[in-house]
Amino acid sequence: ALKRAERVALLGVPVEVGAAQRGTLMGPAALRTAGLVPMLESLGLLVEDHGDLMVAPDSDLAQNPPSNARQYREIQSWARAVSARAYQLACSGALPLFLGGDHTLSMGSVNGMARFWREQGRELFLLWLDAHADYNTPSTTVTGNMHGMSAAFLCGEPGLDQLLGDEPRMPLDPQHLHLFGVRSVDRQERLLLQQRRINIADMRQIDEFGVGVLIRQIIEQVQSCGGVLHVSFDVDFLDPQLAPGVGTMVPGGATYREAHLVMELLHDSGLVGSVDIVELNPFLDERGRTACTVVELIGSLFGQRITGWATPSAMPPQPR
Ligand code: B3U
Ligand code: MN
Ligand code: MN
Repeated sequence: ALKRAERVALLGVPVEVGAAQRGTLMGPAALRTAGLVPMLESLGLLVEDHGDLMVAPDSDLAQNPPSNARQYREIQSWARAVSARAYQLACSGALPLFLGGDHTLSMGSVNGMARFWREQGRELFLLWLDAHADYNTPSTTVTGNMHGMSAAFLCGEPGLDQLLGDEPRMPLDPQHLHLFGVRSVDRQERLLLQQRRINIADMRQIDEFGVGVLIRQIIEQVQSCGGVLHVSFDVDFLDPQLAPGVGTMVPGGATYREAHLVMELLHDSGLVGSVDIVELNPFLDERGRTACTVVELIGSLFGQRITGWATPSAMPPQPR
């Protein structure tokens, strides 16, 4: 039998209405066009592509949508369907790789994975690679865009309580969330982050300590609890010069080399159990550059190496 990390299950989730800018629905197609499947296969992985998820437009008409949550009904349909599929794919023994789609995708994917790991008796940790904190609620949001609420929702913040309907809701321990790469936070959102003592590695810390030290700290926490990690990769984590194909470009993001090192360390940890790739907007990309860069980064996350042999972690290699 193959180990979980050797069987990758791709699921496209073409949701776009969680963001202000349309176009992320083309994300799954762009990642496939950029060669995602052959790249994973070249690493010796068994890839099952489950195609793109489709949803019926409006579920749960009985319920009144909360105010300040744009496109609530459509997001509700996506979140319920994604959560159910995530749980199902995890049960199949594969490692699910969710291709977005905007960041509301994670409301479903992480919830479904949390349910699966709860049943396995393992704690789920969430690494949120993003320029934004996505820690708004309908009460704090300025824009009403639901992709800015995903992390808060997953930590059980109130305001979107009926979103998942009959899907069992599995709120995470807020201490198990690690925001990484943050450089844009709204005022009220900041207060909530402070009150909940959310773990944040912002760009200031990344500049000062480097991604190596900060990612290793997170890996050690997960390891010491016998936990498993879901990586939610918002493409705007990357610097816009490197990745222009996103709706919200925030200057000062992760460099090519920082991002690869993050992915390599995560791979070497052996703790990654599921992954989201979100907010890629092919309509705004330049000749597929962003999609190709993202595929390369997924390569590092799944074991691509420069030399082909392992780099001893946490110390420079000894002379051979
Ligand atoms: N925090 C803002 C902006 C934002 C969040 N995520 C993205 N933009 N991509 C909001 O709308 O909640
Ligand atoms: Mn995001
Ligand atoms: Mn973002």
